[in-house]
Amino acid sequence: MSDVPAVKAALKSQAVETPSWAYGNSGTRFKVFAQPGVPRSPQEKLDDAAQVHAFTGVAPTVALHIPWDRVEDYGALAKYAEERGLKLGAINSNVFQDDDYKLGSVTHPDPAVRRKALGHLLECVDIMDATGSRDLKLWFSDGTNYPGQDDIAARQDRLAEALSAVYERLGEDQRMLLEYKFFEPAFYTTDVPDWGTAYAHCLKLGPKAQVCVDTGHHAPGTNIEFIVALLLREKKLGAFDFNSRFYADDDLMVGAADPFQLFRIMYEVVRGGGLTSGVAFMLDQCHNIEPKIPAIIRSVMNVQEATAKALLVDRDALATAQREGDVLGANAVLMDAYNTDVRPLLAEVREELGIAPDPMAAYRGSGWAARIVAERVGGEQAGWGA
Ligand code: PSV
Ligand code: MN
Repeated sequence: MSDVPAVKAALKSQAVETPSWAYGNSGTRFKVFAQPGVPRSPQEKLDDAAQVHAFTGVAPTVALHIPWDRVEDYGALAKYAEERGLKLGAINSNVFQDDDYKLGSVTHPDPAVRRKALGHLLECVDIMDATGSRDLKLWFSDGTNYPGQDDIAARQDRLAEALSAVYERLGEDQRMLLEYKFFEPAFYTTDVPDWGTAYAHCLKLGPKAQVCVDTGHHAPGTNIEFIVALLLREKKLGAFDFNSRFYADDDLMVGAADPFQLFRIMYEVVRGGGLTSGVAFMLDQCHNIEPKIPAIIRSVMNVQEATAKALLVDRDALATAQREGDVLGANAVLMDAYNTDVRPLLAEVREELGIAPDPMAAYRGSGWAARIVAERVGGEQAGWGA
């Protein structure tokens, strides 16, 4: 697409969902460095998310993680979000931080533990009913550490049973997103290690079950854009958890480690109709050493820049070069788009949306960072509890 008004319209309608946990304290297993001004409640996380939306114009929803964002009244939390121009997004389940889950959650050998885990997943659907969220995101840390520890195939049966119970509970307009990750915390087998396993379960379940691609959850060298192209073709790409990695599941800012990979992924999204087919563009990141709100603003901008470049690919020229077997010509078409400086275009898009052209500078000048440091004194800062 090189029709500039159409490119701009597509950029204005793309929404990036920010994760509540990225606003809280986080770290590695070695140390969590607390930062001043960090939210102490889900409401304060929403206050920060509203700043990200105000300065980017394209981050109108916030994903919750349960129990990290547990509140008494989820309807009231949704109203709190709405009053700040936001909506609550995906509900992320958490069946990985309870002692009972040492040997697994929905795939645990003990049926009592499996029942407890399923109860949590169903509770998450109740929360979706109250918040009006469309998506339930499922990530399981389940797996084994040693050969022989458990029956690999039986664990798949238990997984299928739980997924199907959750699927049956979903409302008409609700979806479940099954996320995969090749290792960690399990080191020998993981029960949902790759897109193929997630796809196989989602295919059996039906159209409301789709795959979530967390960009940090692949072995080094994996061609993620191929997975994206294939899942889109099969109508099974439900969402992204965007982040970037140098080594393993680093959860760094999306587009920071490898902006070219992000462009290649976004090109396949554009090519496969994923910008308009309901794919959720979520961030799943942790800002351990950098200030959180500007890091999230920067991440949203990185997604926008990759999307803009993908939209600028001259699809006709590419198709011609591909048809003619012009290997270098086809590659040049992609590289021309990738090497375009799209920052002036995005500045125009923002001005047309009525916001400042440079979100980072506008946030810096807003005084919000100093205000939260001064006001958020006392209480317990939010953190991901690891
Ligand atoms: C697991 O590594 C994961 O990517 C899942 O999406 C979790 O919900 C999230 O990280 C927690 O940060
Ligand atoms: Mn994730």
